[in-house]
Formats: sequence, C-alpha cells, structure tokens
Amino acid sequence: MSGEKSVILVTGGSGLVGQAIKTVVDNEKRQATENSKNEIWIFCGSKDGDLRDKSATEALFEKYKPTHVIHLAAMVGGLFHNMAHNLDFFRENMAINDNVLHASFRYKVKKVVSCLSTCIFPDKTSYPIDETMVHNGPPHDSNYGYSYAKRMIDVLNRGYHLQHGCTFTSVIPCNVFGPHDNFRLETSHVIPALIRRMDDVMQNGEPTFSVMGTGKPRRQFIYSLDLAKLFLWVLRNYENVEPIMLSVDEDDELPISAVAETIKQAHGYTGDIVYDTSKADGQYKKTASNKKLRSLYKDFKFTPFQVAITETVAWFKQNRESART
Ligand code: NAP
Ligand code: GFB
Repeated sequence: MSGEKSVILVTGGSGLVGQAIKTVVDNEKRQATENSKNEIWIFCGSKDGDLRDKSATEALFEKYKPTHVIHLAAMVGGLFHNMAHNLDFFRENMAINDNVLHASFRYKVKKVVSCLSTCIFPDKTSYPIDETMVHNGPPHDSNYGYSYAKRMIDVLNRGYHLQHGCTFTSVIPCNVFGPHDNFRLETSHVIPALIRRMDDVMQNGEPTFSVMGTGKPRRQFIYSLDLAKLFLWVLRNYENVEPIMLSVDEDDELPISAVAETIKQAHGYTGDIVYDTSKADGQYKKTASNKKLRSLYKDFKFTPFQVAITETVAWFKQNRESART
C-alpha cells in the first residue's frame, strides 16, 4: 500500500472490532505516520446501508469507490444467541458476504480482508487448530449456521483468486472483547455479558453472582485494540489468500471461571460467584495456534489479559448510558 493513496472501507465499522480499528487509525493520524498521510478511512455501520441487500451494497461501493476493504459486518453473537438463531446466522451472513465480496470484485478493490473466527473449526479435532483445518469436519452444533457461513468466505476468496486473480484474504481471531462491545443480555459474548451483569448485581447490592454453565470451558481472548493493530498489519503486509490466525498464545487460554474472577477483581465485587450448571457450556475448547502469525510478525506484544479487562470494565462504567446495553 506504500506510497499510493488508498481509500479503505470498513464494513461493520460501528461495532467492537471496527471501533477499535478506528481508535488505532485516529491515533496514527494524530502522530501523522507515513501510512496515515496516504490513507482515507471510511467506517460504515448498518445505517449506512444494509449489506444483506445487493443494491444497497453496490450503492455503498459506488459512493466511496474503495481501493481496500476490511470486511467485518456480520450477524454476531455469543453462544446463547447462536444456539437460538442458527438459520438466521447462516442466511444473513451468507448474503452479506456474497454481496460485499462480489461488489469488491466489480469495483476492482485491490485487497479485501474478511473476518472468520476460531469457533468455525471442526468440533472433533486434534489440538492446536491451525489455518489448514478450516474445512476438515462439522463445526460445533451450537453455532453451525455462523460457522458454515464464515467457512464460505474462504471458498469465495479462493474462487475470486483462482478465477479473477483477486487478493481477497481472511483473518481468524479468537474471542474478542473491549470497549464498544455488545453488552446486551440476550445476544452478547461471555466477557461483555459478565461485565454488564456484575455491574447490575453490584448496583442491586446482591451477595451472589451467577455464571452460566460449569465455568470449565476454555477460551483464548484477544483485546480488540490488539486485534485492530494486527488487522492493520495484515492489510498492509499480508499478501496471501490463505487465512491467518490472529490469536493470543495457546498458553493464554483460560477457563471461564478464571475470566469471571478477573472481572470480579476489576469491578471490585465482594460477593460470591456461583455456577448455573443448567445452562449450556458450548464447545469445551478451541485452542488455536498462532505460529504463523508469530513467524511473520515476531515482535508483536499482546496486552496482558488483566490490564485489558480492567480497561474494558472502566470503559463500560464510564459509557454504560450510551453503550449497547
Ligand atoms: P459487532 O460489534 O456486533 O459489530 C457488527 C457490525 O456489523 C456492526 O458494525 C453492525 O452495524 C454491522 N452489521 C451487522 N449486520 C449488518 C448489515 N445487515 N448490514 C450492514 N452492517 C451490518 O461485532 P464484532 O464483534 O465487531 O465483529 C466483527 C467481526 O469479527 C465479525 O465478522 C465477527 O464475525 C468477527 N469475530 C468476532 C468475534 C467476537 O468475539 N466478537 C470473534 C471472532 C470473529 P450496526 O451496529 O451499525 O448495526
Ligand atoms: O463468548 P461466548 O458466548 O461464546 O462464551 P463461545 C460462552 C461460554 O461462556 C460458555 C459461558 O461456556 C458459557 O456457558 N458463559 C457464562 C456465558 N456466563 C455467560 C453469559 O452470561 N453469557 C454468555 N454468552 N456466556 C461463540 C460463538 O462461542 O464464539 C460465536 O457462538 C462467536 O459464533 C464467538 O463466534 C467468538 O466462545 O462459546
């Protein structure tokens, strides 16, 4: 991208990951970095155009004529939202992805970076999972709709490359959290759900806090601001169509119980944590290898989990009124 003027369209620009990229890009602008002088960034949410709709998608591309696209827009949600809406997750995401990638092809976009997820890998697999295993076997039942739709992005990327020479690639983040997350009770992922529900319990002076499931499942979590920096690195440096995992190390995988304890500490909650084992656990683990990332970007430093949780809890307390609650 160096030297040339680029117009970068971020679909899903109003969400957790989109807003983190905006924070990092705004920071680069303030520092007047070389990249920031040559890049125009456009962050779009669903109000700017419903990407399930082909003509609305084309209108967005006609308006901005992007040279590059970071494609984040998706129907997204935590375990319980996925379990209740697998069909919607499949249909909405298939439509959005087909529209965005085809418009990118028609408008001769030089590079598209789309977003997969570590939850799309086969449920029954060897560990750690890596980028070569995306299509190996059925995903976990809880989110098969989202998973198959995400896998099809990789199929589209390969097709556009083989048939038309396009550089459309994808990244595979583990679970993401941070400022601007979705804190709504019915749809959120575990970290924003626990942060919001613990704040409610503290406001009501309740002596116990209930975590759903056994607390035993294990997850890798990446801070949205770290993921944003890695997204920019991929956009500017990674030229391969094959996906690349953007995850913390395998050793940083945590049980949900440890996540709850870290949030308790950040909130300063003094009550007891209990586990509601009548609720689903979801996939036990999906340990991902970041070997490829570590080999290409050797000196990247992830924010320590506790620091990132403390910042996210502070952000939520300061922004609760305007946040997605
Ligand atoms: P998010 O906070 O829920 O944001 C989703 C974004 O997509 C919002 O900007 C939303 O716009 C937009 N969007 C949804 N439906 C749309 C539609 N029909 N037309 C146009 N825009 C639409 O999600 P996120 O966590 O930032 O996720 C970003 C990407 O990362 C997604 O592709 C997701 O699959 C992937 N990912 C997320 C996680 C995670 O743990 N969060 C993990 C792995 C991968 P409005 O808000 O304006 O409606
Ligand atoms: O982030 P999460 O909803 O999704 O985490 P997944 C679910 C885990 O956290 C399960 C436990 O073990 C739940 O039992 N948990 C405990 C809770 N309390 C809560 C709570 O209040 N809310 C929620 N949501 N969970 C998702 C996929 O899987 O991973 C999505 O379903 C997505 O498609 C995401 O891609 C990255 O990690 O299980």
